[in-house]
Amino acid sequence: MSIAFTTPAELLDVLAGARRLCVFSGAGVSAESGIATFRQPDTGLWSRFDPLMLATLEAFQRDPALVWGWYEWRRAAVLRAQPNPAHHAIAGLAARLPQVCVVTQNVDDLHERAGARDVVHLHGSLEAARCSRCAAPYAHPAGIPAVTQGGERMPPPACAACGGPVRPGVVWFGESLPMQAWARAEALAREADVFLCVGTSGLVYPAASLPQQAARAGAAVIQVNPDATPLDGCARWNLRGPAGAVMPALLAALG
Ligand code: BJW
Ligand code: ZN
Repeated sequence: MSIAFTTPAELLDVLAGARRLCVFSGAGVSAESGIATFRQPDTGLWSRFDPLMLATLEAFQRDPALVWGWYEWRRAAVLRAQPNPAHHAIAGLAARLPQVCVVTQNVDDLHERAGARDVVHLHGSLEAARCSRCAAPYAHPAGIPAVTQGGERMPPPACAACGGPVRPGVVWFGESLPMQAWARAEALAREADVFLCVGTSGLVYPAASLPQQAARAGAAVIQVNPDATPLDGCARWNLRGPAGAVMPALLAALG
């Protein structure tokens, strides 16, 4: 069923009665904070940058300064950004429902800055850099990095413990997801009675298997996205619209 902006009574009943809600978020949730998504034509990062040159371990080994500079440019954008009404509405659901968890593919911290307390990061975090050799954590200096555009090179810092190059704390293509985060996400999907997908293209695996896992285990899957995605088929409701409008409307409808 596809609808725009009005919340059908049955959806509202199902949401209001949720004992375990799992919100599964993607880049579309942060789009209205000015953070670029990946795959949208024209505006998505992959329309301007080649993921094979930037988002793989091989790319980092080949040209660490290009990759480090690119992620510092993106970290600067996140540090300047603010959570938008979608992040605030998602955080606000926790005050209305007994158990709300957020499983995010996003590497920003905008859910947390909006007040969400239980957030699982499947693809790591821009703030969780670590040594590429010995995995020692690296604390970024305070302040906004001075990288003004993607493509600007910046050599990665050297690890204080072993001197190895520090790498961004994100999950690149071909890398495994953090084991604990993935195990928790699968458990949350299986146990959820309502599974709410917001702003993801549903193209990147294994994360994109979560809505199907939830649906198979009996959850009502709701999707919020202005566009059609491969997840449409497993969603009981497809709410076509920007998360910054639809999520506050859902929260308001809960009363
Ligand atoms: C709005 C909106 C608004 C806009 N409101 N909505 C099975 C089949 C095929 C391939 C594979 C498979 N299993 C594994 C793979 C390989 C690969 C993969 O999935 N490739 C596919 C792309 C084909 N997966 C992996 O490599 C994963 N690892 C793995 O499987 O390990 C096991 C293994 C080990 C060794 C060898 C082989 C396997 C790791 C995946 C890591 C993904 N990393 C990235 C980059 C993170 C770092 C960084 O930020 O740079 O994660 S890629 C990128 O995509 C990022 C995102 O988290 C992820 C998902 O993207 P998302 O969030 O859905 O964004 P978009 O842009 O795609 O969509 C935005 C959506 O928002 C759109 O739908 C818009 O309409 C919508 N939108 N405005 C609401 N206002
Ligand atoms: Zn080290």
